[in-house]
Amino acid sequence: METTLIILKPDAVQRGLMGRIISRFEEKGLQIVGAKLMQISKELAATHYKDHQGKPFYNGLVGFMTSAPVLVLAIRGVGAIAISRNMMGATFGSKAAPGSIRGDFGVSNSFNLIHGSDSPEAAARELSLFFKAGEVLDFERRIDTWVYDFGGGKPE
Ligand code: D4T
Repeated sequence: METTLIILKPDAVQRGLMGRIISRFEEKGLQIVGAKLMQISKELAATHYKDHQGKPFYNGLVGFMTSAPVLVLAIRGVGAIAISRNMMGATFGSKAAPGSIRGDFGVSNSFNLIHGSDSPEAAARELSLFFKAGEVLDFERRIDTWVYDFGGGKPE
């Protein structure tokens, strides 16, 4: 099982899209194992987006991410990182395919609704930035025996 960090960005919160976006992850079969409504500080945004420092869009990105509250989620499942990235769609709302979250809910390139970790290393780093020890929970979902095929002994 992988756990990934998802951020519903200020535009998703302000536009009242949190529930619809969370529903997509739940309907897919992924498990929500952490959730926190928070306002990101400039320092946290700078740490989170350190790889983008110096790029032309960096200041706008940090300003946007710190402008209003976000909903931070920890989402778990087999292959959760790649599955979530596919569900999010391409970075720019103007290019994201219909059926994806960015493709269905937005047109803007910078106000692109959602962030998701792009690798296991990024997920581990980002989860530890946004969640303290004990805030990401381990709990059994009875329905997992129908979400996954356990016939081979592990979830498929
Ligand atoms: P995040 O990191 O928010 O999940 O988005 P992506 O992984 O899909 O895209 P990214 O890291 O390349 O970009 C981070 C963030 O910056 C905004 N952005 C990006 C922007 O405003 N202008 C740009 O030219 C680029 C490349 C959008 C997402």
